[in-house]
Parts: sequence; C-alpha cells; structure tokens
Amino acid sequence: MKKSVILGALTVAGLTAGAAVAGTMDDVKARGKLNCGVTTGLVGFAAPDANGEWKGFDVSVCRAVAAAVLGDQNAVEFVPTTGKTRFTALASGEIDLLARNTTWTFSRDVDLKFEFVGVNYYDGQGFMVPKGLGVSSAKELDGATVCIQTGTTTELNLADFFRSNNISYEPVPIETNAEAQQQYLAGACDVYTTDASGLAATRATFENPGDHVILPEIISKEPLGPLVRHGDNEWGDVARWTLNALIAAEEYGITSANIEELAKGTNNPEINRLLGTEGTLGEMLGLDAEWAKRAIAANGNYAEIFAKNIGEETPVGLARGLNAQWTNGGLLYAPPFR
Ligand SMILES: N[C@@H](CCC(=O)N[C@@H](CS)C(=O)NCC(=O)O)C(=O)O
Repeated sequence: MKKSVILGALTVAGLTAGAAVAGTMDDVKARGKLNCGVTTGLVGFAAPDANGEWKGFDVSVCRAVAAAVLGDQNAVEFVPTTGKTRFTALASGEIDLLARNTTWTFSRDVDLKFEFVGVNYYDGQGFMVPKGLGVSSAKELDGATVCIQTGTTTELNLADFFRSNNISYEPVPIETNAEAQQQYLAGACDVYTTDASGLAATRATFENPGDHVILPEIISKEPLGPLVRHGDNEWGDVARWTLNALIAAEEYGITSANIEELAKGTNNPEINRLLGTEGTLGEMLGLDAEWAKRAIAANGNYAEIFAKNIGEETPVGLARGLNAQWTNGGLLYAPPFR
C-alpha cells in the first residue's frame, strides 16, 4: 500500500509535513498522475468549466508540472481543498503539490514545514462592500459584520487591521468562497474580505458587479504561490523551475505560438538551455531535455496564462501591476537557466 494512503488515514493532529514521505517525484512518475490541490472553486484561478474540466491561473501551474514530469498536462487529479483542509492534504501526502492562492508566510514555512517554490501572484488583502452601504474607506467599517474564510491569513490580518485602527467588527466565519459569496449577497455580512484577486474573481460572477465596490485599502502582503512538503527537495526543484520556466518564457518571448520554431534552436543560449537544445538542465532535474518546452507549450508562458484566465480582457479584469516582469517594473524575476 502507498505510504501516502497510510498517512492519509492517520489522525492529522500533530502531523507535520516532515512526517510525510520524501520521494514525491518517484511517486508521481509511478502513479502517472499528479495529485494537485486547488480551491473548491474560484473562477479565473481554479474552477471546473461547463464540461467539468478544471481551468484557471492556479490550475495552469498544476498542468505545467504534469506536462514537465509526465508529458501530459491532463495527467492531473485536481483535489479541491478549503482554507482549512489544504495543509492537512499536503502534509498527509494526499496531494503532491498545493496550487491554491496560498500566501507564503513564515509560519507556513517554518512551523507547518512546507516549502513555497515561488510566487505566481503578488497580492494583498482588500474589502468589498455593497455600494448601498455608502462606505468609501475600510476605516469607516466600525461595528461591521465581516464574512471571512477560516484557516486563512485573511482572518489574522483582519484582526490586526481593526485592532490597530481601534475599531471593532463581528466576524461571520465561512469555509468556502462559494458560501462566502452566497452569505455576502444575502446580506449576512456587510463586508467580504479576502485577497484582492479573490474579490475581483468573486465580483466577476455577480449578476450586478457594479453594485459592489472594492475599497481602496490593501491591508497586507499576500505573496501567493505553489508549495510542497519540506524535505522533498528534488520534487520542490521540479515545481520551482517549472514555475520559473513559465516566467522566463515570457521574458524571452517564448510563446505557445512560436515554441515549436524556437525549440529547433536559436542564437540565444538561454532559450536553448531552457528548451533543451543545449546543456543538460533536464537531466539535472531528473527529467528529459524537453521538460520546460512541454510545460510552456501546455498553456503558454506566464503572460499567456495570466491574460487568458484573469487578465484585463477577462471578466476578472486584473491588471499585471506587481505581477509584471522586472523588466516592466514588476516583481517577476526568474533566476538564470544555467
Ligand atoms: N491567501 C490567503 C487566502 C486564501 C483563500 O482561501 N482565499 C479564498 C477566497 S479568494 C479562496 O480561495 N476560496 C476558494 C475556496 O473556498 O475554495 C491564505 O493563503 O490564507
């Protein structure tokens, strides 16, 4: 029986990531499928489409890793997780990778013993209110009822923000975004607070998005990224460099449209190393030469993935902002492929 199954059956109280097995890379290859933890549904980031196919910005990370390791972006079992269940799912071995708008924090790394392999979306926490509430700043929310997802950084930031502004609130704790949306629209809370990207994604699904405003305050840093278990470095490297490959591909102008052509060889050595026509980077990762080529070809480079799922032309409508390349004044910066 798989070690992960045994661990999954144990009580998770006190279970830390270190207790779960290393060697995830071998497990994934043997299984022929990547078990990827995602949200229970957040349009644009991770949600099943009308055909039940998982789509989204975070889903694309899972698919890129599956393409790199297994040669098939569809060789993914998407495991829906809530703010509360996601860490147990990863620590127990139920999932190999968590790609679910999860904020990289000190305690999730050091205490829960996970390894964030990078950041795929730099975010911050915001507030949404019905226009009718007549509020234009979060500082005017004294005494408000606030819908908030449990097990999140959101909960903690909210408490800090209200305390430091000397105002009070009444939390309405909620487990999933779908439930939060329902409760908020039903008026069970005055305010919904979560990552600003999540607010935009949620508002995009409203019948009348224009009836709701996102307040100007961003009260935290929420670097969102994929994570694996501590002590599983070979696997962490695969996830880290797959994400970096998507980011570097944008920087070097490698797209889903020109990748076949560029993979024949170019006069840019970095592109050649990335796409496997020069050097042995794939072999160093325990993969073949075309791992990154497949990862990029699956759903395009970072810019293509962003534009298709959450960009300004989509209902979610997010600008690149901090998530622009470093060459465009943003924070995206893939280390060298050499
Ligand atoms: N980034 C925060 C919040 C993440 C979070 O759970 N966000 C909610 C609201 S956008 C979500 O993704 N919900 C989807 C779901 O309920 O499955 C964290 O890591 O704690």
